[in-house]
Amino acid sequence: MFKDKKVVFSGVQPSGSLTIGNYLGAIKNFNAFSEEYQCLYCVVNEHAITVRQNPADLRKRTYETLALYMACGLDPEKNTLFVQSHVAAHAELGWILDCYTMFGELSRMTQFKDKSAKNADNINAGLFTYPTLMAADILLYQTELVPVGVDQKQHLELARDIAERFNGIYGETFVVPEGYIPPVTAKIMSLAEPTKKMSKSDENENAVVRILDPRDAIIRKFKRAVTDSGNEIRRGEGKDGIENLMSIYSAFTGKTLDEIESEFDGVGYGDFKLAVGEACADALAPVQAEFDRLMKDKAYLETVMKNGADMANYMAARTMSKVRRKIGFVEIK
Ligand code: AQP
Repeated sequence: MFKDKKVVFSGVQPSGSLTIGNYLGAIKNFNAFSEEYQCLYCVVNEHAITVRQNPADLRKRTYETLALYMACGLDPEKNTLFVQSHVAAHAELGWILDCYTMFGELSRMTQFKDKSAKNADNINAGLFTYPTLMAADILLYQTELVPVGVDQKQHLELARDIAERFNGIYGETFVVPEGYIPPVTAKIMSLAEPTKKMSKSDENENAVVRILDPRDAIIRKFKRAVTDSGNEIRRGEGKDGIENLMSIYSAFTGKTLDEIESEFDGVGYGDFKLAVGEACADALAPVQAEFDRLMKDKAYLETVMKNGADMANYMAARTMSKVRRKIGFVEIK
């Protein structure tokens, strides 16, 4: 069914209840590729354990993340939806690529520095080598395009460097992937600190709007969003909070930032925040309804996981065989 199509790969960690940052920066854009590309979308649970997880929660969120992919419109007949730990080749290639990645390169990764600061009591080796596992996720499927939020750009560039290095030593082995970063919603900011990225693991619930938040919570969080002391709905210096709300409103309504500035000319912050909250809640309502329906059918979710794992394992095996041969590992039949 997928013959000769170029490959798209992306993943989301089941490390918390997903935010509108994950939705607008990543998942919502995945749909656009389903017809033209062979798409693989993964629940990256191996990445999630770089930060300590409660096992029962991790298990539950793995189902939820898969269900959210589908609730956001990804049809498992047209996309390979799967769970990272069901394809052992991710960890195997991750280890191999560790041996082609420099300590200095990993030390420069800003996510490692941020997450080490946040998890000072658990700066484990996996947190450090996270980007090589991510490179393995991508390179395993000979991926051409990786739709991600801008926070993943540095990791993606490292994946390209690793692929080029490996190809340079052993000859053409991996496709060197390109990123697809959405124009307006590449970085949705925290509602409490609009110079900081909105993150699903943020401890301040008012900073984060989750895809599954009830309508009244969504509207309340937007009402409380930190803005500036001015009164104009426009972009500009010191207007990070308002710009963030404008990007969110733009993404949920399809209006451009110029149109939004005209629409809210002379309107106060309170009314604007209400409009953003309502637009967000309206857009998420059908996603939430479909999510609830899917979560009632665990057996179906497990069938999707199994079919996705079969396809991903099949594709991964081809790359792994090539990699093992090139580096001098003996393969037995
Ligand atoms: N705030 C954001 N704006 C735009 N895109 C975002 N993404 C994450 N946050 C934003 C994109 O969502 C995809 C999945 O992210 P992830 O789960 O792999 O990990 P992350 O980037 O570390 O996301 P979080 O929400 O910040 O998770 P935690 O708190 O667990 O670290 C990626 O494409 C990412 O760019």
